[in-house]
Amino acid sequence: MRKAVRPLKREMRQSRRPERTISGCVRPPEELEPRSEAIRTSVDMFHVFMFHVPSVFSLLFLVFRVIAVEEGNSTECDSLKEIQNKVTSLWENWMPPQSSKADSDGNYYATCELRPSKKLDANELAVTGHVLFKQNYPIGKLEVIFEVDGFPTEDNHTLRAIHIHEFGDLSDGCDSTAGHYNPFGVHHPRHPGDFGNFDTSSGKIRKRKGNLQATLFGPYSVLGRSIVVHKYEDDLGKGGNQASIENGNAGKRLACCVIGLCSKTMWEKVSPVYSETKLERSSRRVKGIEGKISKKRGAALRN
Ligand SMILES: [Cu+2]
Ligand SMILES: [Zn+2]
Repeated sequence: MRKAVRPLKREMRQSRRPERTISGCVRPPEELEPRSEAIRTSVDMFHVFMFHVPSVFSLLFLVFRVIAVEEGNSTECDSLKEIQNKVTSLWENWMPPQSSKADSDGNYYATCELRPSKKLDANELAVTGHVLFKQNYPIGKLEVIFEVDGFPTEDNHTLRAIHIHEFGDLSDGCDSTAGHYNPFGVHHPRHPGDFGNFDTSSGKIRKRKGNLQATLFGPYSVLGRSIVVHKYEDDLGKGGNQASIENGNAGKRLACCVIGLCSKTMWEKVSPVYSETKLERSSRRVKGIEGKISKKRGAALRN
Protein backbone atom coordinates (compact mmCIF):
# COMPACT_ATOMS: atom_id res chain seq x y z
CA MET A 1 0.00 0.00 0.00
CA ARG A 2 2.84 2.31 0.98
CA LYS A 3 4.63 1.45 -2.24
CA ALA A 4 1.50 2.29 -4.24
CA VAL A 5 1.09 5.65 -2.56
CA ARG A 6 4.68 6.76 -3.10
CA PRO A 7 4.53 6.87 -6.92
CA LEU A 8 1.26 8.77 -6.65
CA LYS A 9 2.84 11.39 -4.33
CA ARG A 10 5.89 11.61 -6.58
CA GLU A 11 3.56 12.17 -9.54
CA MET A 12 1.72 14.91 -7.72
CA ARG A 13 5.01 16.57 -6.67
CA GLN A 14 6.24 16.36 -10.22
CA SER A 15 3.01 17.84 -11.55
CA ARG A 16 3.39 20.78 -9.11
CA ARG A 17 7.09 21.20 -9.76
CA PRO A 18 7.81 23.93 -12.33
CA GLU A 19 8.90 22.54 -15.65
CA ARG A 20 12.19 23.88 -16.99
CA THR A 21 12.24 24.63 -20.73
CA ILE A 22 15.16 24.23 -23.11
CA SER A 23 16.04 27.91 -22.85
CA GLY A 24 16.25 27.61 -19.08
CA CYS A 25 13.03 29.51 -18.44
CA VAL A 26 10.65 28.16 -15.86
CA ARG A 27 7.19 27.19 -16.98
CA PRO A 28 4.55 27.03 -14.18
CA PRO A 29 2.80 23.74 -13.64
CA GLU A 30 -0.34 23.33 -15.73
CA GLU A 31 -2.66 22.88 -12.82
CA LEU A 32 -1.72 26.34 -11.51
CA GLU A 33 -2.30 28.14 -14.85
CA PRO A 34 -5.90 29.40 -14.28
CA ARG A 35 -4.87 30.96 -10.96
CA SER A 36 -1.53 32.32 -12.23
CA GLU A 37 -3.27 33.86 -15.27
CA ALA A 38 -5.26 36.11 -12.98
CA ILE A 39 -2.21 36.89 -10.96
CA ARG A 40 -0.22 37.53 -14.09
CA THR A 41 -2.85 39.95 -15.35
CA SER A 42 -2.76 41.84 -12.09
CA VAL A 43 0.99 41.76 -12.07
CA ASP A 44 1.04 42.96 -15.65
CA MET A 45 -1.31 45.81 -14.81
CA PHE A 46 0.74 46.62 -11.76
CA HIS A 47 3.85 46.45 -13.88
CA VAL A 48 2.32 48.69 -16.52
CA PHE A 49 1.10 51.10 -13.88
CA MET A 50 4.32 51.10 -11.94
CA PHE A 51 6.83 51.11 -14.76
CA HIS A 52 5.38 51.91 -18.17
CA VAL A 53 3.17 54.83 -17.21
CA PRO A 54 5.96 56.58 -15.34
CA SER A 55 8.26 55.67 -18.20
CA VAL A 56 5.93 57.37 -20.67
CA PHE A 57 5.79 60.41 -18.41
CA SER A 58 9.54 60.24 -18.01
CA LEU A 59 9.94 60.02 -21.77
CA LEU A 60 7.61 62.96 -22.33
CA PHE A 61 9.43 64.90 -19.64
CA LEU A 62 12.72 64.04 -21.32
CA VAL A 63 11.42 65.17 -24.72
CA PHE A 64 10.15 68.46 -23.29
CA ARG A 65 13.40 68.90 -21.41
CA VAL A 66 15.42 68.31 -24.60
CA ILE A 67 13.25 70.81 -26.49
CA ALA A 68 13.66 73.34 -23.66
CA VAL A 69 17.42 72.80 -23.57
CA GLU A 70 17.56 73.12 -27.36
CA GLU A 71 15.60 76.36 -27.17
CA GLY A 72 17.81 77.49 -24.32
CA ASN A 73 20.91 76.61 -26.33
CA SER A 74 19.66 78.45 -29.38
CA THR A 75 18.86 81.51 -27.20
CA GLU A 76 22.33 81.30 -25.64
CA CYS A 77 23.86 80.92 -29.12
CA ASP A 78 21.93 83.96 -30.34
CA SER A 79 23.07 86.11 -27.43
CA LEU A 80 26.66 84.89 -27.86
CA LYS A 81 26.51 85.78 -31.56
CA GLU A 82 25.07 89.17 -30.65
CA ILE A 83 27.91 89.80 -28.16
CA GLN A 84 30.45 88.65 -30.75
CA ASN A 85 28.99 91.03 -33.34
CA LYS A 86 29.10 93.93 -30.88
CA VAL A 87 32.72 93.18 -29.92
CA THR A 88 33.69 92.92 -33.60
CA SER A 89 31.93 96.19 -34.37
CA LEU A 90 33.69 97.94 -31.46
CA TRP A 91 37.00 96.45 -32.49
CA GLU A 92 36.56 97.63 -36.09
CA ASN A 93 35.58 101.11 -34.90
CA TRP A 94 38.76 101.49 -32.91
CA MET A 95 41.09 100.00 -35.48
CA PRO A 96 43.49 102.42 -37.18
CA PRO A 97 42.82 103.29 -40.81
CA GLN A 98 44.01 100.28 -42.81
CA SER A 99 46.79 100.86 -45.29
CA SER A 100 48.39 98.74 -48.00
CA LYS A 101 51.74 99.57 -46.41
CA ALA A 102 52.27 99.14 -42.67
CA ASP A 103 53.48 102.32 -41.04
CA SER A 104 56.55 101.39 -39.01
CA ASP A 105 56.31 104.18 -36.42
CA GLY A 106 52.52 104.07 -35.94
CA ASN A 107 52.05 107.64 -37.22
CA TYR A 108 49.21 108.52 -39.55
CA TYR A 109 49.20 111.58 -41.77
CA ALA A 110 46.41 113.48 -43.47
CA THR A 111 46.12 116.58 -45.58
CA CYS A 112 43.49 119.07 -46.65
CA GLU A 113 44.19 121.18 -49.76
CA LEU A 114 42.34 124.48 -49.44
CA ARG A 115 40.49 125.98 -52.41
CA PRO A 116 38.43 129.23 -52.53
CA SER A 117 34.72 128.61 -52.21
CA LYS A 118 32.96 128.67 -55.56
CA LYS A 119 30.04 130.47 -53.93
CA LEU A 120 32.10 133.62 -53.36
CA ASP A 121 31.85 136.84 -55.35
CA ALA A 122 34.75 137.63 -57.68
CA ASN A 123 35.96 140.47 -55.45
CA GLU A 124 36.43 138.20 -52.40
CA LEU A 125 39.79 136.91 -51.21
CA ALA A 126 41.16 133.85 -53.00
CA VAL A 127 42.44 131.85 -50.07
CA THR A 128 44.52 128.71 -50.72
CA GLY A 129 46.98 126.53 -48.83
CA HIS A 130 46.89 123.30 -46.90
CA VAL A 131 46.35 121.89 -43.44
CA LEU A 132 48.53 118.90 -42.47
CA PHE A 133 47.72 116.35 -39.77
CA LYS A 134 49.83 113.86 -37.86
CA GLN A 135 48.71 111.44 -35.14
CA ASN A 136 50.19 108.34 -33.57
CA TYR A 137 47.84 105.38 -33.23
CA PRO A 138 46.13 104.63 -30.86
CA ILE A 139 46.53 107.23 -28.09
CA GLY A 140 48.62 109.95 -29.70
CA LYS A 141 47.19 113.47 -29.74
CA LEU A 142 46.58 115.16 -33.06
CA GLU A 143 49.10 117.69 -34.32
CA VAL A 144 48.20 120.08 -37.11
CA ILE A 145 50.16 122.49 -39.29
CA PHE A 146 48.26 125.33 -40.96
CA GLU A 147 49.75 126.98 -44.04
CA VAL A 148 47.18 129.33 -45.51
CA ASP A 149 47.79 132.09 -48.09
CA GLY A 150 45.76 134.77 -49.83
CA PHE A 151 45.01 137.34 -47.11
CA PRO A 152 45.72 141.03 -47.70
CA THR A 153 49.40 141.73 -47.16
CA GLU A 154 48.83 145.33 -46.10
CA ASP A 155 46.26 144.36 -43.46
CA ASN A 156 48.62 142.55 -41.10
CA HIS A 157 47.65 140.74 -37.92
CA THR A 158 43.97 140.24 -38.50
CA LEU A 159 42.40 137.20 -36.92
CA ARG A 160 40.67 134.53 -39.01
CA ALA A 161 38.71 131.55 -37.76
CA ILE A 162 39.35 127.98 -38.92
CA HIS A 163 37.07 125.05 -38.05
CA ILE A 164 36.28 121.47 -38.97
CA HIS A 165 32.81 121.24 -40.47
CA GLU A 166 30.49 118.26 -40.52
CA PHE A 167 30.56 117.15 -44.17
CA GLY A 168 33.29 116.72 -46.75
CA ASP A 169 30.82 117.83 -49.40
CA LEU A 170 32.04 120.69 -51.61
CA SER A 171 29.37 120.32 -54.28
CA ASP A 172 27.94 123.74 -53.38
CA GLY A 173 31.25 125.34 -52.52
CA CYS A 174 31.93 125.61 -48.80
CA ASP A 175 28.20 126.04 -48.07
CA SER A 176 27.50 122.29 -48.44
CA THR A 177 29.90 121.39 -45.63
CA ALA A 178 27.09 122.13 -43.11
CA GLY A 179 27.82 123.38 -39.59
CA HIS A 180 30.67 122.65 -37.20
CA TYR A 181 31.42 118.98 -36.61
CA ASN A 182 29.70 118.48 -33.27
CA PRO A 183 29.47 114.76 -32.37
CA PHE A 184 28.94 115.41 -28.64
CA GLY A 185 26.17 118.01 -28.99
CA VAL A 186 28.03 120.81 -27.19
CA HIS A 187 28.25 124.53 -27.78
CA HIS A 188 30.90 126.34 -29.75
CA PRO A 189 33.86 126.66 -29.10
CA ARG A 190 34.01 123.16 -27.56
CA HIS A 191 33.64 121.29 -30.85
CA PRO A 192 36.56 118.98 -31.66
CA GLY A 193 37.50 121.03 -34.74
CA ASP A 194 37.31 124.48 -33.16
CA PHE A 195 40.89 125.52 -33.87
CA GLY A 196 40.22 129.11 -32.82
CA ASN A 197 41.67 132.28 -34.30
CA PHE A 198 44.78 132.56 -36.42
CA ASP A 199 46.88 135.66 -36.76
CA THR A 200 47.75 136.59 -40.33
CA SER A 201 51.12 138.04 -41.13
CA SER A 202 52.15 139.27 -44.59
CA GLY A 203 48.95 137.73 -45.95
CA LYS A 204 49.74 134.29 -44.50
CA ILE A 205 48.88 131.98 -41.66
CA ARG A 206 51.75 129.76 -40.49
CA LYS A 207 50.96 127.84 -37.37
CA ARG A 208 51.56 124.48 -35.74
CA LYS A 209 49.16 123.24 -33.03
CA GLY A 210 49.42 120.11 -30.88
CA ASN A 211 47.49 118.18 -28.26
CA LEU A 212 44.21 118.73 -30.11
CA GLN A 213 40.85 117.18 -29.32
CA ALA A 214 40.08 116.15 -32.92
CA THR A 215 41.21 112.68 -33.97
CA LEU A 216 41.91 110.70 -37.13
CA PHE A 217 40.83 107.42 -35.47
CA GLY A 218 37.67 105.74 -34.25
CA PRO A 219 34.02 106.73 -34.53
CA TYR A 220 34.81 110.44 -34.14
CA SER A 221 37.43 110.51 -36.86
CA VAL A 222 37.59 113.75 -38.80
CA LEU A 223 38.75 111.98 -41.95
CA GLY A 224 36.37 112.77 -44.79
CA ARG A 225 35.12 115.91 -43.08
CA SER A 226 36.04 119.45 -44.10
CA ILE A 227 38.06 122.43 -42.96
CA VAL A 228 36.64 125.89 -43.49
CA VAL A 229 38.60 129.16 -43.35
CA HIS A 230 36.40 132.09 -42.43
CA LYS A 231 36.54 135.74 -43.33
CA TYR A 232 36.38 137.04 -39.76
CA GLU A 233 37.48 136.37 -36.23
CA ASP A 234 35.81 133.73 -34.08
CA ASP A 235 33.98 135.27 -31.08
CA LEU A 236 34.55 131.97 -29.21
CA GLY A 237 30.95 131.70 -28.08
CA LYS A 238 30.90 135.09 -26.35
CA GLY A 239 28.83 136.95 -28.93
CA GLY A 240 25.59 136.68 -26.95
CA ASN A 241 23.50 135.17 -29.74
CA GLN A 242 22.58 131.74 -31.10
CA ALA A 243 25.11 131.90 -33.96
CA SER A 244 27.86 132.56 -31.44
CA ILE A 245 27.31 129.23 -29.66
CA GLU A 246 26.94 127.45 -32.99
CA ASN A 247 29.74 128.87 -35.12
CA GLY A 248 31.39 131.86 -33.43
CA ASN A 249 29.98 134.42 -35.90
CA ALA A 250 33.08 133.98 -38.04
CA GLY A 251 31.44 135.22 -41.24
CA LYS A 252 31.76 134.07 -44.83
CA ARG A 253 33.42 130.82 -45.78
CA LEU A 254 36.41 131.86 -47.85
CA ALA A 255 38.02 128.50 -48.51
CA CYS A 256 37.49 124.85 -47.68
CA CYS A 257 38.82 121.36 -48.30
CA VAL A 258 38.23 117.70 -47.45
CA ILE A 259 40.53 115.91 -44.99
CA GLY A 260 42.12 112.75 -46.43
CA LEU A 261 44.95 110.39 -45.53
CA CYS A 262 48.33 110.94 -47.15
CA SER A 263 51.98 109.88 -46.93
CA LYS A 264 54.39 111.51 -44.47
CA THR A 265 56.26 113.32 -47.25
CA MET A 266 54.58 116.70 -46.82
CA TRP A 267 54.73 116.63 -43.04
CA GLU A 268 58.44 115.79 -43.02
CA LYS A 269 59.12 118.52 -45.56
CA VAL A 270 57.14 121.23 -43.75
CA SER A 271 57.36 120.42 -40.00
CA PRO A 272 61.07 121.34 -39.39
CA VAL A 273 60.17 124.99 -40.06
CA TYR A 274 57.85 125.09 -37.05
CA SER A 275 58.89 125.18 -33.45
CA GLU A 276 58.38 121.97 -31.55
CA THR A 277 55.15 121.41 -29.68
CA LYS A 278 54.85 121.32 -25.88
CA LEU A 279 54.63 117.52 -26.09
CA GLU A 280 57.87 117.31 -28.04
CA ARG A 281 59.54 119.77 -25.64
CA SER A 282 58.50 117.75 -22.59
CA SER A 283 59.57 114.44 -24.19
CA ARG A 284 62.95 116.05 -25.08
CA ARG A 285 63.30 117.22 -21.48
CA VAL A 286 62.49 113.71 -20.19
CA LYS A 287 65.05 112.20 -22.58
CA GLY A 288 67.65 114.72 -21.37
CA ILE A 289 66.98 113.87 -17.73
CA GLU A 290 67.13 110.15 -18.53
CA GLY A 291 70.47 110.67 -20.31
CA LYS A 292 71.91 112.53 -17.29
CA ILE A 293 70.73 109.79 -14.91
CA SER A 294 72.27 107.01 -17.05
CA LYS A 295 75.57 108.96 -17.24
CA LYS A 296 75.65 109.34 -13.45
CA ARG A 297 74.88 105.63 -13.02
CA GLY A 298 77.70 104.72 -15.44
CA ALA A 299 80.14 106.93 -13.55
CA ALA A 300 79.07 105.47 -10.20
CA LEU A 301 79.57 101.93 -11.51
CA ARG A 302 83.06 102.77 -12.83
CA ASN A 303 84.03 104.22 -9.46
CU1 LIG B 1 33.47 127.30 -39.54
ZN1 LIG C 1 32.55 125.23 -33.27
